Amino acid sequence: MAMAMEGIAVKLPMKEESNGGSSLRFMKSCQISFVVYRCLFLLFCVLLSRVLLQNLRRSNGVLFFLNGGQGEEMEFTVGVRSNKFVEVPQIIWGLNNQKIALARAALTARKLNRTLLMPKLSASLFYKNTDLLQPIPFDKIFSLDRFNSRCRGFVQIARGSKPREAFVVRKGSGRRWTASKDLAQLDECVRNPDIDRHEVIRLEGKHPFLWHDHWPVNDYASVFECLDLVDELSAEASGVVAKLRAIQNSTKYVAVHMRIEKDWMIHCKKVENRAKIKEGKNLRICSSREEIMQRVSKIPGLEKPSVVYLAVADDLLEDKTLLEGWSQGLVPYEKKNLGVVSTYAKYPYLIKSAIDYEVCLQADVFVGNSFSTFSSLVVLQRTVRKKRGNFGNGCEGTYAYNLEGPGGGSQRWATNMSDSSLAAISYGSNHVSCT
Ligand SMILES: Nc1nc2c(ncn2[C@@H]2O[C@H](COP(=O)(O)OP(=O)(O)OP(=O)(O)O)[C@@H](O)[C@H]2O)c(=O)[nH]1
Ligand SMILES: [Mg+2]
Repeated sequence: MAMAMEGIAVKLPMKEESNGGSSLRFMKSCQISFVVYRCLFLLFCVLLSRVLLQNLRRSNGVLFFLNGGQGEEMEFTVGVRSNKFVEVPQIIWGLNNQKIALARAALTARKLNRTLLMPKLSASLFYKNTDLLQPIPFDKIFSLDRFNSRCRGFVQIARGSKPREAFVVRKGSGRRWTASKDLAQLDECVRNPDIDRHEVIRLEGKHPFLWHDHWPVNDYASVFECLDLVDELSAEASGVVAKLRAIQNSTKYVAVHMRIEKDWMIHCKKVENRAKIKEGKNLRICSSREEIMQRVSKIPGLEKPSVVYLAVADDLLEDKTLLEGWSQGLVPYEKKNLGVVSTYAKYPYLIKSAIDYEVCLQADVFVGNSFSTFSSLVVLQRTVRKKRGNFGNGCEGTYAYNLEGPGGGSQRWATNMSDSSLAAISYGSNHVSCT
């Protein structure tokens, strides 16, 4: 608007001065060319910046780091098609395995230039007996509107209540089903007009957590930053955080994801033994309660006294002496002595875990296990937020207790955001660092 008005203002006096000298005419024409060039240059800049922003968003989600996560304030016209869909099987396993599966499904839909039909998550933790999985819609846990608004131009999820005609694509499994075969199958779906004309592509086979991983950590991080708990659950998490911050007016708290529950102790010993026998590797996955207490108390510079929240599944815990043996200056709290048992008791497993996740994410200091998917995703989101806020290199106040750090404390921990796959986060790693 401003540019057009400037053009008119120059044109009008042109008529008035038609009898003037040639030097005056020359000066006027220079003035016009200057304005025209300026307009063209401004137009070029606007177009260029739009293209750059869209490409950033489309390429790897780096935009979240650039615009401070306020993606909802920007309108993107380019994005996945909203009239073609991808349907995926019910998503299962632990909370963070489910989040990874959801991100993988959304990124697959993006690869096919389609919107993901809202998947069902699983509220309970049964692995084998699928009748007991208690399907729960995505939008009972995470806000669908906020997801789509934050992820606009990148990935999208649609409510898909009516049955639709679908082309079924069966994903392979086993050793012969390689990553390149998987990718070739996706490419074929995009290239083949007979497949692409279908309104829905229904992906069948093993659940999405086990699909091949074709995307860099940055893409996953962008999807995770679009996940925001629904208001009711976010208020529950804020309630727990407020209680922790109110203890003796400390305002700060340390969260320790004590992965010592029964299911974990069975799993971690199995993985440690297998790695030793098959590869001669000495993985350090299992940490006892005593080891965790030691490594937390010896973190250099940890403020004392400090309130320590123990994120743990009480009903899966065999050791009931959680609060005993903490070194002086560390004041431990779990759900019972914090007075939040009733908050958690209302909900199924998945939601309990989601509330604990939020409490760990917001903690001033977080200490977790580098082989736990729960801990690893907390650390990934803390890294993203610290980098976005320019708080150093992302590992301030974040540690792994299963790895010994300086002075017998815990190892400092930040996610390697330039990793080309999510393997270290999905399956855990001993190689955590802070670079
Ligand atoms: N399983 C379970 N977890 C709970 C409960 N209450 C809180 N949680 C928290 O959720 C964590 C486990 O979350 P999961 O969803 O099983 O973890 P995950 O995402 O599968 O990640 P892994 O640690 O690799 O198993 C626990 O360590 C607690 O911090 C509960 O009643 N049951
Ligand atoms: Mg698990």
